[in-house]
Formats: sequence, C-alpha cells, structure tokens
Amino acid sequence: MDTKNLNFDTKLIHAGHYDEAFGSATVPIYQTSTFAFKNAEHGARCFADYDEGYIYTRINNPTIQALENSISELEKGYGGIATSSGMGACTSIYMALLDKDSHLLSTASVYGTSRGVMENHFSRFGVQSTYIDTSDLELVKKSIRPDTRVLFIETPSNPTIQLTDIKECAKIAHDNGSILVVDNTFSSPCLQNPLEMGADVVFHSLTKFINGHADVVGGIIVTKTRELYEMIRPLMISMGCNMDPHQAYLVIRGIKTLGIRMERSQQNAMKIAEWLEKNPKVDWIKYPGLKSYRQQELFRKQMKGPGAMMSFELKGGIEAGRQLMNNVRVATLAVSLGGVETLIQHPASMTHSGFSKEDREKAGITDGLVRYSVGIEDADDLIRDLEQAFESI
Ligand code: LCS
Repeated sequence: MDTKNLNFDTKLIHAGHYDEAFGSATVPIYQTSTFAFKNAEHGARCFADYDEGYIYTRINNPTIQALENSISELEKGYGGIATSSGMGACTSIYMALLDKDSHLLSTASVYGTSRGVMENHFSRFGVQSTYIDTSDLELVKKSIRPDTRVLFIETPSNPTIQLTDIKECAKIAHDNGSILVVDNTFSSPCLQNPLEMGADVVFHSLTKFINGHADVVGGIIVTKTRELYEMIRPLMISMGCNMDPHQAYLVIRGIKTLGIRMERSQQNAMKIAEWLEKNPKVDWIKYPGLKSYRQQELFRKQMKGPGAMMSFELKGGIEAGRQLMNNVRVATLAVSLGGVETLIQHPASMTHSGFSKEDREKAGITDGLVRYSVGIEDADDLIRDLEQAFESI
C-alpha cells in the first residue's frame, strides 16, 4: 500500500508493509539466514545491487526491511537501517561518520553508554569528543571546531529531560560543514521528526517507546539522504550489528499501538507530574508538560507532546530517593524506559554510573535525581503507589 499521503496514525498500521504472496495481514517472519538465488547470474546481480533480491540476513531480509521502511516513512527519511540494539545504531553512526583525528561535539547528558563508548573506545582510535550543554546555543557555536565532523544531540536528554533546539543546531552544524545526528529515543517519531527540522541522521533505541513492551532490544537509523544511507549501511553490515527477523516482527507489532500508547502514557505522566509538583516531599521536578518547565517555548516549537519521561529529586536527596525506589509496588525498579509498564531508576548509580561524578554534575545529573518512565497503567494506581512509597520516607 502506498502510505506516503496518509496521516501518521494510519502509517503506524500500514507503512512499510508490502504485498505478500499469500495476502498475509501481518508481515511474515522470514526466519532464515540465507536466500536461494534463481541462478548464478541472479546471485551476481544481487551482490551488485541489493535491490535485486535478498542475499543473507546480515545484509538484508524482508521482515527487517519492512521495519526499516516503516520507521523511515514515519521519520520522513530516505531509508532505514535496523540494528541489534540502540547502541548498535549509535556505534554504526560513529564508525561510519568519524575518522581518526575528527571531532564529535555532543550533549553532556546523553545516554551513558553513547558517551562511554566514545570516551573509552573511539578515543583509542584517535576520535576526539567534547560534551557540553547543547541547550546553550552560544556554547554550541563556541565549541564547534573546524574538525567537528558530527554534532550529536539527544533531545529530550537522558535523564535530565533537557531540550536542544534541533533547527538551530542544524544551522550551526551545516554552516560548519558538519553532520547533525539526533537521538530521538525519548520522543519517538510520534512527538518529533528531527529530519524535518534539518537533522541529517536520526536514530532510536527501538527497545523503548517504539517497541514499547519491554521484550525486545533493538535500534534503527534513518538518514535524510541516499549518500548518508550508503555511508552507514555497509558499516552496519560489516560490523554485524544487524537485527534478527523475529526481533523485527515484534517491533513491527509494537509500532501499531505506538500512537495510542503514547497518548495514554502522556495523560498519565501529566497527572503524576502535577501530583509530584504539589507534594511537599519533592524538591524539584522536570517534565515538559508542566507550566514550571524552564524550556516551555522550545518545547512548544519542537515537540508535539511532552512525552512520558520525567526526572525529580526528593528533599531528602539520594537517601529519600532510595526509600522511594525500594518501596514502590506498581512501578518496577528497573532501567530502560518507554514501555507499557512504569519504571523507576537511579541514573547516578545505574544508567549513568559510568560518568565521573564531575561529569555527572556538569551534565546536571545530581546524585538525588530519580528517573520515572510512565506506562499505561491506571494513573490513580500509580499515584497511590507513589503515595504509599512516600509514607516510608
Ligand atoms: N539512546 C538513548 C536515549 C537511550 O536511552 C538508550 C538506552 C540507548 C540510546 C541505547 O539503546 P539500547 O542499546 O539499550 O537499545 N537507554 C537505557 C536506559 O536509559 N536505561 O537502560 C537502557
């Protein structure tokens, strides 16, 4: 079905699906490692041009391709590249776009491993990196260098829920001859389409909102141009961080409810954030849906909704936060985010524990910060859950 002119919610159901030989209503799982060629000439043609047919699942596979086409259409890009995990997507981008002695400028409070792999491993191959507060555009302008090949932003950022202006960063990057990469995991294509705002590459941890059911780890890259697609795809194939067909099938199933899940999670998040903000035990809370959110103007300009991620700190700091995490009963104490179930975690000792204390402080990740990912349970149950856990503090 040609879905190009259909609205987003219809695309969630139909985009990327193709007419299958038996009229299957869902995308079949082609659980095969390899594909038979019709003859030797066909095999040679497939190797000369991947569009001629499927070869080998690390290279291409119809189930995975359906997912790639779906997200590429939702993000309005040239093409999608599915990967084994969000980190598979992130490292494929780094590997394809950065050379020895080139420089990456990035958001200080990115997901811990996106930064850790750069500072601990890519640095071994001579790639340089600087991490700054990219919400400060003057600082971005000051910090971008002639050798900055990639400006890499995460917005909203993990776990500080800080926004970076995508349009302005695209201008700064392009004036400098750099490529703008956006990690769009916290928004999903439902709330924000960075390629439309000038970004060159967007990627997701599919593990989060897009799959949404805490049963798959996966990632995807979408490029704006064929040139960038052809730079990144061969790298992903050579490094072998490809997706598996069964994994792709589950994510395709998850995508269909992304719109309604996001709607419900946001409604819940709004109610919970308002309750937390009024609670005397809460020191501060960051959630883009609240009037008190510092970057209101940018939120309205850039996002279609506030999302379902929030961070807050209790007046009793880390000790009170620990009590809260140990006493919730409906929310699960676990890392990851963006699923149907509500999760709570402590970034300083968990997802961002790889940062030095100094880097965490510079990135705004205080020791007492608690991250809360709101699911689709009943909001009143979640509030009662927090209420009873607060009583233990
Ligand atoms: N980008 C963001 C913004 C993330 O939050 C994560 C994972 C990744 C990339 C990497 O994706 P993965 O390889 O895990 O699919 N974030 C996690 C988190 O906050 N808790 O556990 C994982």
